[in-house]
Amino acid sequence: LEKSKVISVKIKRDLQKVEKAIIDVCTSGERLLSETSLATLEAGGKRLRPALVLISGQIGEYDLNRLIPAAAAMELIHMASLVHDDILDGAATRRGTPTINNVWGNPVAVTTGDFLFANAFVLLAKINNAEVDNTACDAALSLSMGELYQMQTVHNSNQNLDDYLNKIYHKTAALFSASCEIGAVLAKGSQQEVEALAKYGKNLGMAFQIYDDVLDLEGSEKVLGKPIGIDLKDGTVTMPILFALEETKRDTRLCAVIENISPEQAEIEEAIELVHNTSAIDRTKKEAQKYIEVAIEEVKSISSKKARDDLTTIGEFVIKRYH
Ligand code: GRG
Repeated sequence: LEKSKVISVKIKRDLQKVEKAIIDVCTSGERLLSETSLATLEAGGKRLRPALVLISGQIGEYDLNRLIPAAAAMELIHMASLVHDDILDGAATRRGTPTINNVWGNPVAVTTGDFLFANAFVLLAKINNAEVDNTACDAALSLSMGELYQMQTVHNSNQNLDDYLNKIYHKTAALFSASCEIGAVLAKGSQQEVEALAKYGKNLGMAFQIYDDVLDLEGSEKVLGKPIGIDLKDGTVTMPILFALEETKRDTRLCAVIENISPEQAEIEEAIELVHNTSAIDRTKKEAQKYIEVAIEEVKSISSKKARDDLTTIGEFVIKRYH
């Protein structure tokens, strides 16, 4: 995002300050943890969550002294969850770069995730705002629930749309929602504005994850930084897969891949093709679009034009991105 045209020059400049705050807090500890957390940071990432904190912070008083640690904390919680997720999945690469567990091994990766997570709360404590703390804590709890729901539903081809929506709310939308809500609280928005921003973030996050699940089936490895079809390989049932199961009346090959603990590459490719031969991808993109429309509707009540425009642009970006 720092290099894209999606966000304003001002937010890009402030995102650099957020980056510095993350670097400062991560390099304040042991050398090994500085090295692994910097490696996580330097591997890339869109910095969407901190951008959402800053953009939402424009709805009222734009108080950088508190927005910067809050935005840094949201990215640190996100980074910690990715480092832990890569351990759980045994992932070798993320963002096109070897994962911490791949380079340093699981014990160091677990500790790196803990360190990043703890540093998020070091920064939040400096803000000294109970509403911000509550929102961040709830989002962190949601992340662990999201991971648990994912774990409990893998390799199960008998899930419904509600199971999926509940899972993605916890693993993705809750942190998006919290990022927007925290920005709005720090800007001293009205109760109604804070609620609108939280709803915007939730709907944006739902659309983001739904679209992410489409990219797993139609993106390219070069752009995504990881192979495609990972969800099918891992037995993670996503919206396009659910639609394809419905349209093909539970095609036996598709069910077999989902239920197989280690499917062959050829079986995964066949399953991807099967999904592409249905209208599942198009239907899923339409669902993502609906969430974006709800999100954009929410921000119409925000009085700051700058904030409204930036939030709308981010909404449009989420369903047009390539990674
Ligand atoms: C709270 C430390 C902690 C752990 C909780 C492991 C875990 C338990 C939660 C992980 C849940 C999870 C895998 C969420 C995925 C969310 C998601 C959409 C990731 C991709 O986000 P992007 O595309 O990533 O914004 P970049 O690389 O751009 O930062």
